[in-house]
Amino acid sequence: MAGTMHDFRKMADEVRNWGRWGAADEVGTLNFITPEKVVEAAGLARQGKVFPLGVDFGSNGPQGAFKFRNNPVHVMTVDGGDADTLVRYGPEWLRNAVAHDVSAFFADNPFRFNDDMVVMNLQAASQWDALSHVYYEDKLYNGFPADSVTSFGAYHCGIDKVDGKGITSRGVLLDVVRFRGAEVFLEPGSPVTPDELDAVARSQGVQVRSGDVVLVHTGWWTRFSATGDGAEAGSGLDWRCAAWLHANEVAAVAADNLMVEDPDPSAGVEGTFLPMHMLCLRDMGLMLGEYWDLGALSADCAADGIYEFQLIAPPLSVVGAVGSPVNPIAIK
Ligand code: UVW
Repeated sequence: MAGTMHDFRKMADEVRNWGRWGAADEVGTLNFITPEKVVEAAGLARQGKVFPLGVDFGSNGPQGAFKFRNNPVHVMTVDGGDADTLVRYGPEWLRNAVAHDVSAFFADNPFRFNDDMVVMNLQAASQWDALSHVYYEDKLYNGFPADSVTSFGAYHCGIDKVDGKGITSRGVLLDVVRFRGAEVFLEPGSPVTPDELDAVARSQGVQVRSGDVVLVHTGWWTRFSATGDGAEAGSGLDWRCAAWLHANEVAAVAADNLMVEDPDPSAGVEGTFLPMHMLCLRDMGLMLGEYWDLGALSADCAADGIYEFQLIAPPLSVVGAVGSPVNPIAIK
C-alpha cells in the first residue's frame, strides 16, 4: 500500500544522518566501513571464487526504453589494422591521413596500436548513484545546497568524493527470488518489505551487520538477459526498507534492477518521485547500486549456503559526477 506524505516526512526525520559524521561529511553511510570492517571483509575470500557483478557496457543494454538515457556508443579512434586496408583501398587523401595523422609508421611497420572511446550516460549500465543524484526541497545530503550541482558538475557529494573509501566491505546477498521460490524474477506489484528482508536473512542463516553492503537479488537482470526488454516492470524494495537499511547501519545497497526500489506506485509514496532514493541518498547518505548482475553469485550462494563475501566495488573517480559505472567483484 502506498504511503502518505506524512509517513514519508516522519521516516525522513527518523533516518536523516545529517551532521552524524560532521558538517563537512560527503560520504554518508560509507563511514560505517571502518578499517576493521575492511579487514573482516578480506577474510571472507576463502575459496578463491571470483564473481564479476558488472553487466556489459554495450549497444544491447537496457537503455533507450525511457528515452532519457542511451546505451553506450563505442567507437574506435585508432585502428592499427586500418593502415593496411586504407593503404590498399583508401583514396589518396585518406592514405595520407593514416600515414601522417594517425601514425606515420603504421604503413611500413608491424608494431601498431588500437585506441577507442565510449560515449555514454554514467547511469547506462552497472552503476553507483552518488549522493548528489537526487534531492528534494533544494537540499542534498547533509544539507548541502542542491544548486551546488551545476552544469560543471557536482561541487558537493559527487562520486569523486567517495574515492577514498574503496569501496570495499563485507557483502551480503539477500536472495528474494529464491526465498519466494520465484521462477525467474519478482513479478511487478510484489514489493519487498522490511520484514521480508529479515525473513530472507534468517532463512539464509546470515546476519546483516554495521558497514555491510547489501545486495538484493530480484531476478530482473536475468529476465532482461532473456527478453532484452529494458522497459519491463519488475519489483524491488518497498520505500519503507529505507528504515531497515538505517536500523541495520547498512553502508550501501545494490540490486539487479533499474532502481533498487519498486517502481510500482503502490510501493511508493503518494505525491513523491523515487521516495526510497530520496530517503537513502538525500537523507541517509546511502548509495544505491543498480543493474548489478547477481545471477551467478546467487546460484553459488544457494549451492554452498554462504551468503557473505568480500565485495570490492570502486566507482570511477569522475570529478563532479552524480554517478559512476562500476564492475563490482564479489570474492568468496
Ligand atoms: C532515475 O531513474 C532517475 O534514477 P536511477 O537510475 O537511480 O534509478
